[in-house]
Amino acid sequence: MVSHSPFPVIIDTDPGIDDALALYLALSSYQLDIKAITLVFGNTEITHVTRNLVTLFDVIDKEIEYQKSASPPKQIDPQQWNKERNILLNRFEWSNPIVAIGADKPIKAAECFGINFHGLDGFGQIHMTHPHYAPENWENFKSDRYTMSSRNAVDEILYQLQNSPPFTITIIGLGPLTNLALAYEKDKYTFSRVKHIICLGGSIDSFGNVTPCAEFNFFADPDAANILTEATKGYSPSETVQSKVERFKRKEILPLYLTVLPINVSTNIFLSSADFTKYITSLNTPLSIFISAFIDHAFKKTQEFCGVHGLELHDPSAIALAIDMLLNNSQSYTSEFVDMKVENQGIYTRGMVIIDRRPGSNEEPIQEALKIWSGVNANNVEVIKSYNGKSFVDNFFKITFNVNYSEVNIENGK
Ligand SMILES: [Ca+2]
Repeated sequence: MVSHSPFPVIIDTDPGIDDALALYLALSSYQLDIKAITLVFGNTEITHVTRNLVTLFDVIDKEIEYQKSASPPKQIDPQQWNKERNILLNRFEWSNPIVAIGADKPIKAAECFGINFHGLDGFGQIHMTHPHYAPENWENFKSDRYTMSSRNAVDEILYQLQNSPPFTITIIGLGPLTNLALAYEKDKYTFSRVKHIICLGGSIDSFGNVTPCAEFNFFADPDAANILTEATKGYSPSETVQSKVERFKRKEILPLYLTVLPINVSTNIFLSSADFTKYITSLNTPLSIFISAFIDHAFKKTQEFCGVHGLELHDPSAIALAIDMLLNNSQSYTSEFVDMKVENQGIYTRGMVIIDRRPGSNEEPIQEALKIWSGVNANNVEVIKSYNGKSFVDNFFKITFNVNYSEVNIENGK
């Protein structure tokens, strides 16, 4: 099934409804070896984020138990049924991550959580309506599926990078970038061992989802986003790994390879509530019942805010994109490298993405006031311009639920 070793990744996340869907996709994907899941404040406070992750893993255990004890329906060929069940039993066996708790607030900006959409508990108040989902004594809950780290997220990220060969670990950022920026600031040399950072964030040449110009992750910690974009100065997509290794041996801090998937692109990856109900809720397993319980809240909120019946799958599409990028499936997306910054001072523009597209901006400005942005020492961030949602359907429906995507009517765009 696997023609290559699974790709080692760290997922930094703030579950969160669409983070939960993204994590289920990542955990069930045989292409990824999830070394660590690091938690950050964001959709809700860090305590709720942690409870949500523990709950999410506990539901996986319940799902596996359910699948083990299930028996074939009379009308179905037992051999075929057994094959299908083994797929469902094995889907969460690819990774056994370390879990580390991280930042509970942004580096400098005023605190902001995504509770308008995700509810106070981050899961649409499921812990109020369905309190049995979180395991009892969840703070001390243990599972064979993950190990709680004694390190905080910042130190765990650095530990994982330090203890893997350089340029092998990819970090996928699904929340505010606070943990990643703090890890970079703490030890730039070790952090520059990272192969690639792929994050969901920003809105480019479009409106935001929390203010007219800002997307939530960049709004929640614009300084963190800016630290990482600044760290891309001098990055060259054509530099070979061998050359990077040579420079690294000379103790150089290498520029980061940072890819940003903005929400104006991921918004096109859309799950309709009708398809979800028809294909996933109807499975009626512990996992599908659990997801249905909190996704209903997201469907209601999306209808309230956007007037459409379904959910934009921002975080899951970042996982699917990461898999495509790791597999070099370059036909599934288009991108460009740009001099990009994130507004971290503005009153109305906090978290806004600004890209320098001026011709001739690489001239050194004569006047001091204009030196605030000169293309002479430009950032070099890769931004995704388009992404083919078929990759999402392949990965999410087939791998997470063993539902044949070709039967599912999800469109790239709505
Ligand atoms: Ca998120």
